[in-house]
Amino acid sequence: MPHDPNCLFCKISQGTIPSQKVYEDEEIYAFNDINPAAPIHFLMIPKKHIPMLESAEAADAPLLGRMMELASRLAKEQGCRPGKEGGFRVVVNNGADGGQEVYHLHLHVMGGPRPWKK
Ligand code: DGP
Repeated sequence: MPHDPNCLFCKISQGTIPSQKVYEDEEIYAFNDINPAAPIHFLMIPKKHIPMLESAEAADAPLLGRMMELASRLAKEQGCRPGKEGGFRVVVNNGADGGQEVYHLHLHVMGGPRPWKK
């Protein structure tokens, strides 16, 4: 599993920096955002160090697909209400113009009753 020893989110998924874990398997780690923009706000990362969405390769497509499918399941487990009346938001920031601050690919999963900050 390729990690970057200088990457904050690699350190989080490896457990060398603590986090509030939401989920973990051999490829994916999910944890609560330190600065939540919604009542429910967690981040999902591949354990593999992929810096940005645009650095993902065709071979990463199954992993990215699995993250999207899992996002729905975890959102509900974390308390997002199902269906049209409830729901959640999934966001990927890519690069400076996309608002990306941490250069390890992550999905923001946000939900809970509105209003939220974002
Ligand atoms: P982005 O702007 O998409 O790169 O979002 C980075 C997010 O990461 C931001 O919402 C705050 C969160 N974050 C930054 N540092 C830490 C940390 O040390 N722990 C946790 N849990 N979240 C962090």
